[in-house]
Amino acid sequence: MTLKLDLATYLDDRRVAIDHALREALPNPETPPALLHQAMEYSLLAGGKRIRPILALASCEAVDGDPDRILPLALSLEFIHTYSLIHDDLPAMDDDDFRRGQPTNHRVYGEDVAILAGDALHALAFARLADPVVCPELDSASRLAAVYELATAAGSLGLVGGQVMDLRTTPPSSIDDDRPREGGRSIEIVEGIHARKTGALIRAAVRIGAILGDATPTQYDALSRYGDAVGLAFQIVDDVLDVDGNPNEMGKATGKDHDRLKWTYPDIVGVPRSRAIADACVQNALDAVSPFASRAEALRGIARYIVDRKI
Ligand code: GRG
Repeated sequence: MTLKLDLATYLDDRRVAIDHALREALPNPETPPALLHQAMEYSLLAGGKRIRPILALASCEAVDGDPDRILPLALSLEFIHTYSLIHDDLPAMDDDDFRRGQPTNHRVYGEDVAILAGDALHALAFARLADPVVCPELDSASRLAAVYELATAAGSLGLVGGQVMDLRTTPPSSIDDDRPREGGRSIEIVEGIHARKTGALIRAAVRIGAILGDATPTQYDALSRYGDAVGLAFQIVDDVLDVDGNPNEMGKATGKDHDRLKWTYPDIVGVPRSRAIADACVQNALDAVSPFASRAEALRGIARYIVDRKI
């Protein structure tokens, strides 16, 4: 069996286990308010690579922790990710009609319920990490550290900050738009957006897996370097796929960044150089986890998968 096939099986097994656990973790869709719970379930169970919880499990494995044990807590990463996608698709943000090949949450449930479904998933992420009934054997110091990582990654220095920069760094799309704007066009600005909008949650995933697996401070630092490197690679590849990806495979339109005048890696340095930078990030990620020897095999495979992926 080749390494690629092993990785495909690994990712598939993890994804199936995560999908199953996500279904169990949600309130029953008939629980009042049923409309809200159905909207939450609609986006949460609409597919997706589940790469953030998978990274947490692989990171836990690298420090000799038990990934199956922490899986119920790793779901919190997918709750935050799904909330961010629902909000990102709203008319006030990227105004998208399709996500993962299906109509976006607000197209089905309306903007009001979509906003609230995102809010409820956001809250559920933290309730999950703090719930003493979920993984009761885990000590509260580790839980608290995981809450801190997730909250920091989700806030103004992470996801939300990156989203503001993403929305307001590019030029206004109409002369009537005189809302205040951020920064200017440079590779540093784009890297700053990517580090917050995408990198922060990916790094948090790796760190949370390390914390829940009882990592030493040295292991935590090495895994943080891995997380930073794969986070940047992930978003550069996302930018590139928006230029040369297959919309049918991806379940969404391509060319949107260009149409929205967004500043991306391909826009500033071109596709070949963007791919080369993503490859260099993967090399940095591989270097960061070399001390973990065979225990980091999954993390190595995931780093390569992130640049080779087609969706
Ligand atoms: C609304 C606070 C807030 C943040 C939105 C998630 C996001 C920030 C924007 C979505 C657009 C985008 C390109 C974000 C970068 C992160 C990213 C690549 C998301 C897509 O993640 P995947 O590929 O999606 O893991 P799946 O569908 O596999 O879960």
